[in-house]
Amino acid sequence: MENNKNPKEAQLEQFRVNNYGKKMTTNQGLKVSDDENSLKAGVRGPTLLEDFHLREKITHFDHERIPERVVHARGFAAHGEFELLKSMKEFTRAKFLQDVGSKTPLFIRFSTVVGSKGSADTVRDVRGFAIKFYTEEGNFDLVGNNIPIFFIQDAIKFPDMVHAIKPEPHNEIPQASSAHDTFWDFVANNQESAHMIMWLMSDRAIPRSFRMMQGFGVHTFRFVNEDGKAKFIKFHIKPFLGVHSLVWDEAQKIAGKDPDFHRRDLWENIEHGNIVEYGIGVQMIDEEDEFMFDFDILDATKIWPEELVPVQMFGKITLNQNVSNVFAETEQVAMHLGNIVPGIDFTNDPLLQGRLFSYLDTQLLRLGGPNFTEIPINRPVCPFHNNQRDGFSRQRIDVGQVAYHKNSLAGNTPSTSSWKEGGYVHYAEKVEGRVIRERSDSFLDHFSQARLFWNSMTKPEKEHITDAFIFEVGKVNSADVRQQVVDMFVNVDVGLATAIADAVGVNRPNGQQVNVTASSPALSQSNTPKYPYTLRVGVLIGSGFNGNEVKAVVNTLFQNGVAVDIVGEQLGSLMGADGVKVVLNKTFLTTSPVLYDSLYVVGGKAENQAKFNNDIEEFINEAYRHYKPIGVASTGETIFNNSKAKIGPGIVIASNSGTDFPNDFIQAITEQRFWDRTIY
Ligand code: HDD
Repeated sequence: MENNKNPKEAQLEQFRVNNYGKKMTTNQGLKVSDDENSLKAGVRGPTLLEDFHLREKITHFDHERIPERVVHARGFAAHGEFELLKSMKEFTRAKFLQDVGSKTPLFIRFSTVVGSKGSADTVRDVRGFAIKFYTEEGNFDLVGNNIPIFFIQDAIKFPDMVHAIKPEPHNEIPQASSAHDTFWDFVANNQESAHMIMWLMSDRAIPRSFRMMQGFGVHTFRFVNEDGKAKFIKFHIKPFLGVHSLVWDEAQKIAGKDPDFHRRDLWENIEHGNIVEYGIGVQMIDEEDEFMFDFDILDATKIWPEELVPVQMFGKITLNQNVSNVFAETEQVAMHLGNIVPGIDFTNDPLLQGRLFSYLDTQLLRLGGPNFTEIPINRPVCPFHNNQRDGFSRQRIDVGQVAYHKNSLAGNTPSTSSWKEGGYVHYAEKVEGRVIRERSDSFLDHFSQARLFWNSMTKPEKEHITDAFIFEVGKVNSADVRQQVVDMFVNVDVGLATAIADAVGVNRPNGQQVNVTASSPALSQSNTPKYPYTLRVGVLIGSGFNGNEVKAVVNTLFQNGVAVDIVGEQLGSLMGADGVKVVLNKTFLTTSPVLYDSLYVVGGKAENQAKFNNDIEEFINEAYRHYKPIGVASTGETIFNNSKAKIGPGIVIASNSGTDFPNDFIQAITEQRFWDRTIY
């Protein structure tokens, strides 16, 4: 292993092949003399079966595709590492959680759930947040989401839920969207989904960036320490940049303008060496306290409010390397929450238990047999030995005569390990009960936490949720289903259900909301950290600008880690009034206001002044309606005044701010959205 490479990186390096500058060969290593023409009898004659090169090339091509994931098909991944900042030795014997400063390589795959592989990044959906930790004791996979709960309580309902949310089977419409009849019919008839729907309708489901999402293990797991003492735990991942979202109109437009918006954002930030960081921690509940709460801790539709059970942060996740080949790594990675290490264990959460079956099963199909653990991205960094043999595409060559246990011919090796020797021993939980197909009564309260979530939202967050419901339910053709949804969500909030009813043309609900007045401030995004770092500003510019003014602003943006696009009529360079030159990297045609967190309106001169002014006005109008900060240079004021934007929150005008402008503008960029703005 080279010194500067982590063990996983060193392992992957052995499999990387660079074809640049090499001679072309067949897969058998035979040098190819002509790759343009198939072998024929005469230049215009029939192609010959003898042409092994043609057959090999086309056969390989014919077999290039594998089934996409049945859910989470659209994903994007990166390499990184985990660093332990606080030892968890007291609670778990997991080796990678013992020594402060120890580092563990990891691979993370973000995804949407519903859309197929080629769908857009910014759709309204849950985001998958799956991490493979390559620990010295084997792979530990944390296969979570960016929402802390789930649609259903029991895995047996997963196929139903997915069939309902996927495109409808008779016409395969709509793509990557929950806004259709079958999904809302499922919701209204499976009311355990209520809490999850509140999250799905919230801004959490339209993240600004993978770098600005929380991650959750969702289920209740266990930590088990060296002495075999266990605690219930939930994993939490918190982004260094805070949790930020798009607005719905913007998200839909980005889906057209740049369907790769999230992957591009992650890719570019890693390529530029920007910090992509998250903290990781756990909530812990003592075994004795299992029944202390007014929710069941085994129910995956419930959170443990952070105010009741604080998150104890123990480490840092840094993403620092893009994949070399998306198919080899991102597509072939096989995440499975059954990949576990000593010191971490499962619970009787019935959703979790069903998942333990599903992942391996689906991977056998998707990756073509049981040897996918040998694919480089899936290999553990520690050695692995057992008596499993053969199967399609077996890579390793297990030598020797013996492939069974117990044996004497190989000294009874490979041998098992006790708990003390690092063997995985399942937690010896005492269980008793009758064989039964039934839901526990403690799982039946579907609305209290849905209302807790609602209570925890700020006014703009509530408005966004209401609008999202109105959008989604408004797309449901069946008036009966629309009515059922309204009648269901009155349990969460009468005002919400009434607003939906009015907007989607059904009767106002009769029922009452559940009597929950508590809120959990940790659930609102308004309390999240805010930084200008890596946000993107579009500088809208023509010639004749004030060079010193623009230079000072752009320098301040750079100093604060803000990314800048210089946007104008055409690519090339432009000259300011004082001879300062700028190079444009985007035009009004090749980019869009929805792709920026903020605009800096410089204005200036252009060949077609009317069109130029109009293009900028359109950018301003759109950014303004999306509540974004806008900075206006001295040369941009006329255009700004002609736009529909109004001076007010988040509008920073150079002639008002004077020399403070760069810093005032940075402050506005940091704030990101100005919800108290009046929209025309
Ligand atoms: Fe799942 C993929 C997360 C419930 C069955 N799931 C998958 C991925 C994530 C999750 C992030 C993509 C992994 C990757 O990037 O490769 N799934 C969750 C969470 C759940 C959940 C957080 C609830 C807490 N899933 C769930 C249930 C079942 C499945 C209840 C089945 C009973 N999930 C699958 C699957 C997938 C999958 C069919 C599709 C592709 C794959 O596994 O490898 O097995």
